[in-house]
Amino acid sequence: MRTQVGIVGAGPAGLTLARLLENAGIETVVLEARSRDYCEARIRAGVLEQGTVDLLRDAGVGARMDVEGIVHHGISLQFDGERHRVPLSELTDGRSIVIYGQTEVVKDLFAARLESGLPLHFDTPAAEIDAERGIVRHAGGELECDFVAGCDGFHGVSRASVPSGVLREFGREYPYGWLGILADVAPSVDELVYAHHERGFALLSLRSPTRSRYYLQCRPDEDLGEWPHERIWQELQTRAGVDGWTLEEGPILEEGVTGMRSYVCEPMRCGRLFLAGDAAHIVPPTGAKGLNLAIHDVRLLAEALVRRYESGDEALLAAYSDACLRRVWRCEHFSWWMTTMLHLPPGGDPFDLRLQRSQLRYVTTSESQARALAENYVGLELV
Ligand code: RFL
Ligand code: PHB
Repeated sequence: MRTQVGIVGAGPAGLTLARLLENAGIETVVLEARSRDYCEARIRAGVLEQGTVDLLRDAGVGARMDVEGIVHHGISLQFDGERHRVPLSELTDGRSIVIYGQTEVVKDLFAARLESGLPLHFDTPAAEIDAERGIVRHAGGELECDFVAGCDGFHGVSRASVPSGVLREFGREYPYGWLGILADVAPSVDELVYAHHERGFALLSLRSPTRSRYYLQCRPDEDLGEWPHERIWQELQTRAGVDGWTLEEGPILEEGVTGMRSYVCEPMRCGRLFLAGDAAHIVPPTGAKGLNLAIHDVRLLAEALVRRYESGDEALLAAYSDACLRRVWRCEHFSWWMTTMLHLPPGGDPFDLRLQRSQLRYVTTSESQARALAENYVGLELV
């Protein structure tokens, strides 16, 4: 098999790239390790920056998002039992975020790809990539490409196929995890609430007018068996509780634990292989940046590939890694900052707790601090 751009991984990065290249008349083949059902059942991110929303809409895959996505103009930070609203739109010239699950984004992109009749091979894991020659090896044979987009997430083979010594890696693991639930109950809040609490962080989010998505800080290796549903609700009530407000409980449809890390590799390219999304960088979820960064990477990669096929000019491809990394590092910092400000440090160190509360108070009382948070959260083009 031969194609212009081989895309490894059908997550948001790979599928969006495939769509952007399709719209520009560039030939692609997408290889995905898992089944369609598996990918469509995976619950991940929920917050889309306006830039992400605009890109999906412009790419012709935003119709359902425009109907079902819920626009939010603020979030709240909670500490010492009080909620403080950060008016995102007021602080960023009207920018907002949209609540629309990553699962839905992926479903929309699958549907568009299949409707176009273009190659998308499920249950086809790439085994190895020859970055110099542009060859993707898989159980069914070889895919020869002008360029390969490594969009196979943090545990994929793309980054692992880069010869040692080429990439420089940076990272941090956090002693925290998130226990996340999806519940069949109307959200008890109109906007997201990030709650600092001496028993640990909690996040109140949502997926739709009838589906709530809630998270509790836990150990990265937390055993879900120790969390009967009653305990999960009790802990959410305690950590997210404020006077005069109650959290509506309901059937839990899905639950899971995820660890947290920060990671970046530089450069995001080796020969004909270009890394994008989680394959190149990971952020802890507290800043809601992972999906948005993945989309930003492939926007730049698509522009660079279009330029290359239109005029033979490889300048944008040469600049791809540096251009991505500027935004990646801004998001790495923001995500690290939100994470360390909101999570209970190991042992609940009282010094750290007081620093966190002081920082939260500052962020919610000083307009310049609140604006800095808002600009980062909505994904203003800062860098
Ligand atoms: P993905 O989504 O991991 O997709 C990679 C795809 O590659 C496939 N694959 C392979 N395919 C072929 N051959 C191989 N050898 C392969 N190995 C793997 C995989 O099956 C998969 O289909 O990466 P991508 O596209 O870069 O997208 C990144 C995002 O998924 C990720 O950053 C976000 O989910 C992170 N994230 C959030 N991001 C946000 O922007 N806002 C949020 O609110 C947000 N919340 C979250 C999150 C991630 C979370 N978890 C589960 C880590 C909340 C959570 C709990
Ligand atoms: C989510 O709804 O899954 C979500 C929202 C905000 C975050 C992380 C996850 O920071």
